[in-house]
Amino acid sequence: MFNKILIANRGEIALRIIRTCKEMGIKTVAVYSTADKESLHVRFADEAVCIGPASSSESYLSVPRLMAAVEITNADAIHPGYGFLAENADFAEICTEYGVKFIGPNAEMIRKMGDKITAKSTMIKAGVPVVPGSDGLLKDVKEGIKIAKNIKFPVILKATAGGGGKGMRVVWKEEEFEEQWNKARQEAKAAFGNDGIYIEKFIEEPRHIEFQIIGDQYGNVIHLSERDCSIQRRHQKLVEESPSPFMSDELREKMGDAAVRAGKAINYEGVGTIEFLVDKYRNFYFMEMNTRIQVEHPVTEEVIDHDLIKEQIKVAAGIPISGKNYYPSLHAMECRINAEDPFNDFRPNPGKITSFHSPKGHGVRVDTHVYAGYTVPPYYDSMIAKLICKAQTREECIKKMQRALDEFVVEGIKTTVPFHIELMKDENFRKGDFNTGFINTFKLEKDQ
Ligand code: MV4
Repeated sequence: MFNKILIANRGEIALRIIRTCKEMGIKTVAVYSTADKESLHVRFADEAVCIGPASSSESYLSVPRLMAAVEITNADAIHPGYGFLAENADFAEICTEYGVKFIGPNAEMIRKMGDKITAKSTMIKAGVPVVPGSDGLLKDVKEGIKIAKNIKFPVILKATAGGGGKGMRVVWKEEEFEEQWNKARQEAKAAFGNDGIYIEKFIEEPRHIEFQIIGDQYGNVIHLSERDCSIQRRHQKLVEESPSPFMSDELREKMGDAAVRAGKAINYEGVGTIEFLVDKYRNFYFMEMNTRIQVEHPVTEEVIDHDLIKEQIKVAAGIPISGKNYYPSLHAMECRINAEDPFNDFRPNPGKITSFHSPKGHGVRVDTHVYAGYTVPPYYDSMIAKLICKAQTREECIKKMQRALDEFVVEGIKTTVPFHIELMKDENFRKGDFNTGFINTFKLEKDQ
């Protein structure tokens, strides 16, 4: 087992990782920017190293500064958390060359899944269903239109270097194709320095259902069931839950099998997520793979009653996993609490938290790094807490979430708590009748 882990991250996830390390008897090193001096991850870690100024590129994203922190603290592993360098293949490679274990998959796996066309062709070979479309990169407009007519409009143009919704264009008819093609290429070039585009049939009103998987160093891969992440706004998830209200035992077997095949196809090591689009007929298609621990991992932890960070550290240390999949025995839901104004287009609202009371009680979990007196810096992600509730049924879980949201007090800054309170009352949400387009039709009124 590792002796000392350096956590190359900040906020709630850094704290989350420190907690598990403590329980496992592993020493921890926090790194922080000058903007995070008063952060809890700095206080709770055994050691803390300031790695630079507020700007991420000069601190949490600076590989030389992180490696210097490894050097002076003698850490033998790095946990990247999510975001920042978590899916940076070059960083994983540098860690390996330096002799420090990157807690996650190797550079080759990260690269394969980071390039969306390579990921898709890998999945086709593994027998995982994918959305019909081009075999690889589109050569030109002519080829694009030909394929679009073949698979029928509407189609979607995606950047091979993209992901998470960046550089996507929907084309509804032939006359719009060239314009959208040019826009997609320009956007992709500007955002990723790579204008490679591929085409797919556009799946209308899909659900986003993802499977948690874990693989060890001996070729074993299992799944830990699904999370429904369809409640999103501009590709930012707001609520996640497990099991999906849309799931049946039969579909879970099929999708779970596909997720395990996906992991085995690349000999996956670590925790990962296979994202699927699911249409209203319950057809499912591989969308992307995330090669990191995700924000919403607690939802899975609560329904299968396992610490995913602990499992992640164990497989990184070479401990094998058992051969069986895990199934939800409860219902869990997570609301992301962001320092944003939900009545003002979710505008970021950093600043000083003057009072803070987090909900408690049976089946209520709050993962957060903030406290009364803490100032939310404007430089990073606006998420300040995750409120996770679990109960026997979805209905009970929603009631618990409503009770917990009512108990949540955050003063000094605006948060997304009022949004979640309204969402929990929505009839369609309560029925489990929603897809990725839900938030566009959901109206938040100020005086209700
Ligand atoms: C799609 C799609 C419909 N059809 N692909 C958005 C994020 C990126 N990972 C892929 N995305 C989509 N790909 C086809 N062929 C619709 C989306 C999509 C979406 C997916 C999941 C969650 C929210 C979404 C919001 C808009 C579009």
